[in-house]
Amino acid sequence: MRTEVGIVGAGPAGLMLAHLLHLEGIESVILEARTRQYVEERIRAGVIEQWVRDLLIETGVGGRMEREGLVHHGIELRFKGAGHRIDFADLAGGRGVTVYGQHEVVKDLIAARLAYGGEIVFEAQAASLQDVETDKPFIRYRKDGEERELHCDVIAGCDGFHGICRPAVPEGVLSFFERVYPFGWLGILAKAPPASEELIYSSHDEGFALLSMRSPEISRLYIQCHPDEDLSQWPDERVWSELHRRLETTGDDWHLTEGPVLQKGVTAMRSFVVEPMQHGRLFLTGDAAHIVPPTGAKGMNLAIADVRVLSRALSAFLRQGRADLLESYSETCLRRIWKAQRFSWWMTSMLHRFDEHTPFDRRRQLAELDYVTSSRAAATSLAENYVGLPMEQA
Ligand code: FAS
Ligand code: PHB
Repeated sequence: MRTEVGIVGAGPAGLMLAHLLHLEGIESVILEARTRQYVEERIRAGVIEQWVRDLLIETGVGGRMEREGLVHHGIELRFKGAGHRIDFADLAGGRGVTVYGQHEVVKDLIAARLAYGGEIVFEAQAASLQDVETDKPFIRYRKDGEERELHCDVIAGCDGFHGICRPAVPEGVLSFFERVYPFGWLGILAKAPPASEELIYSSHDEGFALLSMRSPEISRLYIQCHPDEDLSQWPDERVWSELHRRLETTGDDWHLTEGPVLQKGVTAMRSFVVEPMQHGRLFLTGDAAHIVPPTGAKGMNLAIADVRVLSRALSAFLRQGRADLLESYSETCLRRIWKAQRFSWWMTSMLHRFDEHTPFDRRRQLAELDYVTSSRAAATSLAENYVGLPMEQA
């Protein structure tokens, strides 16, 4: 098989890249290891930055998100038993975020691609990348028990943190930057009306907790836990009890609403960046190149930012013969990535309990939260990062 751009992975990065390339008249094929049902049911991110919302709508794949997504113009930070709202509408020039599950974005992008006859080969496991240092690279993959090849001009590695594309870059070319956090998030999806209209991030002496949602009927809730937490030790009752303890305020009658738990899982937390994000005709995007702790709600948004840059660069290269944007792909993406890493690290460090923290450290954390919720300058910084820095600022 032959195409212009061979894409490994049908997550947000691969699917959005294929869509943006299609709008530029550039042909691509996506190879996805899993089934369509698996990728459409994989529960992950939940918050979409303003510019990503605008891009999905402008490019014709945001209709259902407009109808079903929940637009939010603020979040609440809770500490010392009290809540403090960060007002995006006031502090971020009217920009907000949209709460709409990543799996819903994936469904919309797959439906759009199949509707215009774009190719997604499901259950196609990419096995190796060949000749990426030439102008005729190709991907070896397995489908229906057969070894096959996808020949292309360019390969986009959109295969996530555990994919094969990043490891395909020869030893010694890449630099790795990583911080592994000493905790994870135990997350539940529950058939329970969210007890708050907006997200609540809570810093409690027992640990962090987050109240999010997927719809007026479905809550998405997280508590900080050990990174290798044994889920069998966390029956629903224990999860709800910890959520009540860490989220509930004192002095008012606000209470969490419980309901049947539909899904439960533990997500480890790390900050990770690889530099550069390209080698020869291979370009890494999204989680294949970087991971952020989910506290800043940046993961999926960063993946979309990478492919926005890459699609423009590929169009200039494949249609006008200009290589400059492609040569500066990594540098352009890394400016935004490192700012998102800083913000995600800052939110994580401010809100989570660290075993090695002394009483001094806990007081310092509470002072930081007090400053962020009482200083317009500090709250503005949080707000403009949370809703998403403008793409041109990179
Ligand atoms: P993805 O991992 O989404 O997609 C990669 C795709 O490549 C997958 O479909 C995979 O099957 C496929 N693939 C891998 N190897 C392949 C091969 N050899 N051949 C073919 N296909 C292959 N972010 C947030 O902002 N908030 C959150 O709450 C949040 N929660 C998360 C929970 C979990 C468990 C994980 C893992 C991540 C979470 N993230 C969250 C981050 C997540 O949203 C990512 O940022 C986002 O999925 C990145 O998208 P992609 O780069 O497309 O990678
Ligand atoms: C989610 O709804 O899954 C979510 C929201 C905000 C975060 C992380 C996850 O920071």
